[in-house]
Amino acid sequence: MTHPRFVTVEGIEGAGKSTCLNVIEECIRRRGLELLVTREPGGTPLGEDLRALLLGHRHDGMADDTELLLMFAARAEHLHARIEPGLAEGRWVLCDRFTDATYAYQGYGRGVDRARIASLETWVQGARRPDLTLLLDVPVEQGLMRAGQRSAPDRFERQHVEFFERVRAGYLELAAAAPARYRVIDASRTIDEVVAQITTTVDTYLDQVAA
Ligand code: Z5A
Repeated sequence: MTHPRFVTVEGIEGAGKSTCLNVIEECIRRRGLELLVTREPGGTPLGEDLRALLLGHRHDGMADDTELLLMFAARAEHLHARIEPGLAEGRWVLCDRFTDATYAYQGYGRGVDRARIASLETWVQGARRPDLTLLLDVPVEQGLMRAGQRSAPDRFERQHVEFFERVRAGYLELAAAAPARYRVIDASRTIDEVVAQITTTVDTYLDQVAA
């Protein structure tokens, strides 16, 4: 039997992660595989409390290092309480954002030294890394326009266009550096076209790992 894989989805605001997660979930379940769907920051009661602190406006202006450490605190709990047990029990794990988001937002976006992120990554995760990462790539203005049609902006959504340009460029750099793990999806297309790209990508991956 195929051993369970850890799949993550990444992208800037308004890239369309919600649709993407549903499509991936359907592809995996169609194969009769057990699946745990979760998100970061969050995924556990403690992680969701930390998410509220990170995204809310009560602590506007928190230090970059505080933000970084809270992201990894939520991640440590998530790995301990859900991701590792899920994988150990034979479930695939599908996670809305993971450590690539830390590199993209805290590293490329805020300018936190990437060596610092890498040392926390090793400390908190040991050897655990995603097996497959789908990056939904969309031009910043298009993504922000889509995201702007939603509710009031959170602490990240309030950032300027230049911040998201750095985040997007960072994601593309991360993807180029790890082509075996990443699949870049052109998320600027219509929803139907994006769904088709994701379905083909995930089905191909599932065929590969089943072979
Ligand atoms: N963050 C961080 O800084 N460091 C970390 O380590 C981690 C996270 C883990 C919360 O994440 C924040 O945490 C995030 C990064 C930071 N920054 N922000 N903001 P989140 O994942 O919860 O937040 P989000 O980026 O706002 O994601 P979202 O709302 O779940 O999804 P989305 O990708 O932005 O978009 P969507 O809701 O799926 O779609 C947006 C709209 O566009 C919606 O109306 C869709 O119907 C529409 N849409 C989607 N696709 C299309 C296409 N193809 N055409 C037209 N319209 C479309």
